[in-house]
Amino acid sequence: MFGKGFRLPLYVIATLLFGIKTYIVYRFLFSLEIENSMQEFILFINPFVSAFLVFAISVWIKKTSRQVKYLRYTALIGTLVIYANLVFYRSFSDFITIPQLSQGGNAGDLGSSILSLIKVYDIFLFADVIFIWYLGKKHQDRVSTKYPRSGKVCAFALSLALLVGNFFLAEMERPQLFTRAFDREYLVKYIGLFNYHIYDAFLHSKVKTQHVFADGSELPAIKEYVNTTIDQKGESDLFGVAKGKNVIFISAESLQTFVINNTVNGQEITPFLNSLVADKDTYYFENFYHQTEQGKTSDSEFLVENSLYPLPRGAVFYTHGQNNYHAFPEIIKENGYYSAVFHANNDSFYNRDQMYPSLGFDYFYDQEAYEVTDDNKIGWGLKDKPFFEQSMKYLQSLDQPFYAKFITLTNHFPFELDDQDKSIDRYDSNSNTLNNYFPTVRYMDESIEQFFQQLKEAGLYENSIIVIMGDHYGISSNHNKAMSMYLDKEQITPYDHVQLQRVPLFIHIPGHGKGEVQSTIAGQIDVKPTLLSLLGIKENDIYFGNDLFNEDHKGYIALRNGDFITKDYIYTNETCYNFETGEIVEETEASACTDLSQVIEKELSYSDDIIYGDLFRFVDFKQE
Ligand code: GP9
Ligand code: MN
Repeated sequence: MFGKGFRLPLYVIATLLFGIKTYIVYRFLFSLEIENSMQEFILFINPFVSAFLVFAISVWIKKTSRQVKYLRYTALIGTLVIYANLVFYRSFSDFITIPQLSQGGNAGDLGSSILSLIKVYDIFLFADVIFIWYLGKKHQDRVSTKYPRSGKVCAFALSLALLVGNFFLAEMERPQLFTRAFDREYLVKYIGLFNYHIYDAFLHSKVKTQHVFADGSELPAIKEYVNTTIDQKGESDLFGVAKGKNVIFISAESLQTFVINNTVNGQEITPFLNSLVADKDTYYFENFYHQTEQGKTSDSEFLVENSLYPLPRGAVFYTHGQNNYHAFPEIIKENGYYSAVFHANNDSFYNRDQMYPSLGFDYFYDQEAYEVTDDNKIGWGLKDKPFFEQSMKYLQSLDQPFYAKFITLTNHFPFELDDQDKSIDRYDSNSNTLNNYFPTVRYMDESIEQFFQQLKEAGLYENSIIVIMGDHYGISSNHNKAMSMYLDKEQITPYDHVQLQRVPLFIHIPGHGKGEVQSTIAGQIDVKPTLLSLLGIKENDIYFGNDLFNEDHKGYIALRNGDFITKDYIYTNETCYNFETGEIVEETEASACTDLSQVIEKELSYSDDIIYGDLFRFVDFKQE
């Protein structure tokens, strides 16, 4: 193969091999949406551009043995970066960000989840590295040489020209690519994984400096916005209906709305939750959306406690755990409430041990509070049934009124469940994730039913309101094929994708008798103002949600990526869809969407400003 005349430099070989490999990963292992041939072209060239940029640096290294060493190690590191992203992507359909890296500790706790994300054929990702390694060792004299000055300058000029060309095409195809930092998929698609990581590092340092330079001068504009756009006039009819009652909040892991009142293999998936939908003591919100990003469960907690948006990158619990907040537990404490969280996981997971005190929680019953044995755990830890069971003694010991938040765990990816705990059969499709999802959802449903019973037996039920909310999606878009089969649709369109971001919200008020199904467009951002109103608490606050029972309503829900939902439209992928039919709306009508999308960008960035600048340190909510 390598005859005498063979003189292809190793950095060129490495570029070609690494480029092809990266392209294959982009094209077949990440599910990046490709809409036209230009995007296809950019996706094809960017792996080679990035690879050339890095490998061509080797020509400046004088000693050939060092050149080879440089190429070997950069190829290895590059491959590890791709691989880490791939494993991450399989779980989150997203790319790693720097704040996410500092959450690395969480990865260890994933245990079996991680194993199910690694595939045997992944080994092929390292084939080029091994080949480069081999060539460098056996044929060093043929693949490396001392380059003349003109050759070096040429390689450098070429790599820059390629990079500029790539950026130019990217910006042409996707204007404002660099300002919409949460569009990680776009960044990777257009400038490649490596340039994306460099850009992410730049963003990270920008965020760090923002805190230092914030002085509160941003606040008047934010307050003005909240007063005019968010604030509601008057009180809802339900104001104070739960005054002085305990609030029991159940964060239902990965529970999505599509399972409610639905069946699998002819069997009901969530009989207990379905009975609540029909219950006169329950308000059930059928158009309620999760608004989380990379921080998943912790993002949903953040939304609920603060009515602020989580961040576009990383988990705000991690990145801004020491900030000043004006959260729900802190506010209700002034009205005599004691607050506790129940969750059978390590207290440091998601930095909860630091974040909960910042939010004003009084106590966290973490893993240590529970008896976890080989028999009562699965996947991430203690199963939901023993979790609720074992929590009862603590709950009964709390001073009343209390706010108790329960975070379930069993219905978590990869949705493992012991046979004896399965009441319904798996689904049958090409996605094990979706197949396994249904029995674990049912298990969670049963555990909540059992918990209601225990609350009644303990005499806590009558004097409490019980809120049940899905924290975020459980089935990512990686499983769209199976999902479309289950939902009996030809395909999952971008519109369907947004509708799949619905998670259930139940507000159960024992003895109330006026509950009904609500179709208001609602989201996790609304939970705090709604609960405060039910408890009859009025407070000066800065927030972005609404009391869902108040007729005066801002009328839209923003997802964290800038997509939004109103009663008329769903806006996603820069396209406006009819809310009811899912059809793309005419261009003339679509301007309503584009106008609102600007308001939403502003709202999200105001919320981000508050967090990045830790702006609540400049606000005295008592004096306002
Ligand atoms: C971890 C649990 C699950 O304690 O809340 O987190 P998730 O992976 O769903 O964000
Ligand atoms: Mn979760």
